[in-house]
Amino acid sequence: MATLNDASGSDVDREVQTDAPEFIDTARHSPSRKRSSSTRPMTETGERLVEELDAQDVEYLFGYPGGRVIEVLDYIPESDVTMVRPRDEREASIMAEVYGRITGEPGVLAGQGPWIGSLGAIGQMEGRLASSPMVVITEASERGDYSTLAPYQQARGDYGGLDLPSALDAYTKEHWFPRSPTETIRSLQLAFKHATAGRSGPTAVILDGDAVSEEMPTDPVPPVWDGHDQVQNWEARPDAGDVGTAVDALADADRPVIVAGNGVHSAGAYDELATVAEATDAIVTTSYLGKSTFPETHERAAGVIGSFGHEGANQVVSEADVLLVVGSRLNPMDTNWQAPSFIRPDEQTIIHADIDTRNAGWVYPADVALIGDATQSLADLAEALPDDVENDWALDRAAEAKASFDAPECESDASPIKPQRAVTEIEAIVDEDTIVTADSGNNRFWLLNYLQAPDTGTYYGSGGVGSMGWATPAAVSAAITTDRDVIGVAGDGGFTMTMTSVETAVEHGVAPTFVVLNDTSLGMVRQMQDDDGDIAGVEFHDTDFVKAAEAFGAEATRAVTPDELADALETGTASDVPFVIDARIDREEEMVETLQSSFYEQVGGLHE
Ligand SMILES: Cc1ncc(C[n+]2csc(CCOP(=O)(O)OP(=O)(O)O)c2C)c(N)n1
Ligand SMILES: [Mg+2]
Repeated sequence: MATLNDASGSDVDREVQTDAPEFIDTARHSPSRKRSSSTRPMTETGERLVEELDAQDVEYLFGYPGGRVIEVLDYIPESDVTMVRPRDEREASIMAEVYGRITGEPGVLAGQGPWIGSLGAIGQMEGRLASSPMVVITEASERGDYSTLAPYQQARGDYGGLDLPSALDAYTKEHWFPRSPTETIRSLQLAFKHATAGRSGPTAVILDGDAVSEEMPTDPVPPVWDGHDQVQNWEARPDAGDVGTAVDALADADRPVIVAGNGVHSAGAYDELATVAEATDAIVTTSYLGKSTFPETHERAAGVIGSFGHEGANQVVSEADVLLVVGSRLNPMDTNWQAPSFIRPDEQTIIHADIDTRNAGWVYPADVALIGDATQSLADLAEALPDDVENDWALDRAAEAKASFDAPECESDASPIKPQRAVTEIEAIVDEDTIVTADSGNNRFWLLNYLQAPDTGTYYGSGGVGSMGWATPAAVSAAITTDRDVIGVAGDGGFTMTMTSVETAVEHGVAPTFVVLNDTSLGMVRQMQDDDGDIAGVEFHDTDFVKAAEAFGAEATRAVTPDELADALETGTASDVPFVIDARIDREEEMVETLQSSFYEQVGGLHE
């Protein structure tokens, strides 16, 4: 076996030591070398692992070669799995996270330990906090009997090395560090199971030593079960008594309001949400991550709650007598930092539906909790609700609240383009078939406020941990893995971080449109200054995104007027290669002053 365990004797390793490029010493495991060896037992666990990916119907593997993961990639070409290899592990991790978020099936991320634990952390963090199922296949770059001597790149956690298990502990729901081939395959199956068990999130398997290089035993005890049998989950369903209590409150409500969160996306409970909204004659608001769990053009929709959400939605929630919160933790950004006049548990009845009993009633004491999958909880409510529930409040009030989706600047013809107007132009080309991905910074708040999501599953944002640089690889992932039209919107700061993923779109023959809302600065931080120059590091050199995009094989243009932007969007969405629009926006338009919720003042101003 060609590990460093027998480095002194084997021809294979002697060849490696002379040939392997210094910067990827892991090339000792390269397929050609392995195949040149007369026996290749070390490949068998890798082969079995890829068979398991096929058995789990994995469509895509997002990753980057390195270390023991090469032993897995060796078998990918013969499998049904398509490899997506962007330009670094951060992009791969975001692409896997977005696949998980959109499909509800684990997005698979694979790569060498030190980089998956660092560059690849961003997608895992977002997945953990935005409940996106992911399976991470990584490795510890172990070096056999040299492992306790602090070898280069090692990440087993021994003295002198990096501690990858501790890093993964911070990002994942669960992770495994198997010690035998049997454990490796069982761990992979369990990683798939636990990624979607209860609240979804990332899980990881760390490949190591003999556990990936030795042959799989044919009849292990304890056994490795059939992948389909092992990877099953059952949906939790709320208690019937609690459903009854919730139904009584909703049936008697004068001003019922639903707050739909990311749990509705996660469960795909869109139809059930709409059914309950009708059956309770309620207004539907969403959290930020819950945007597009309900069409924002719907007569019952009032928009997004929270500090930079819609004033209309916030007011509606404060006016409710009964609140049904579904799949939202109600974090401080959602709750206007608990402004006293916003959600009031002493005066309002709160029904909190969540898959995780720890989340229900966490932030505000609830009157009743429905613990279960959002689909089940909403379906049980719909079934138990009487037919004649109505009030004379919801439809008129929702129509009024929708005014917050608009502002006079949305019509402005000024150049550079008002960010509100830029969003109006983007909205004009977004339909039910489009997926919009939103980055971090001012750009996402402009988009949140003025883009009315026309249908469910049309808007996804970086909002779990909220990393910049998310929207572009997110758009590429959505374009590769769905047949929808995709628009990625980012600030110039966030776009630059991961613009190399535009090239991945070119490589895969997909054509998302990327809009850079360009204010040549870290706008959100720059606008925190009292005077120019107060905060270091907020201004950017004027990057030529057109040239950069063209270098990757995309098409691109700059837009400095609303008309140019409209034309560019039309050209971009019609193009059969990726299209980057460098939209020059008015950097003086103050996001916080324009969009801040009025409830925010009660809690002493800016918290972020
Ligand atoms: C990776 C990362 N680094 C830093 C931050 C902190 N941060 C949040 S918004 C922002 C400014 C974003 O600038 P840009 O992408 O140009 O968007 P704009 O605010 O100008 O629309 C920064 C630095 C972050 N969220 N993510
Ligand atoms: Mg900017």
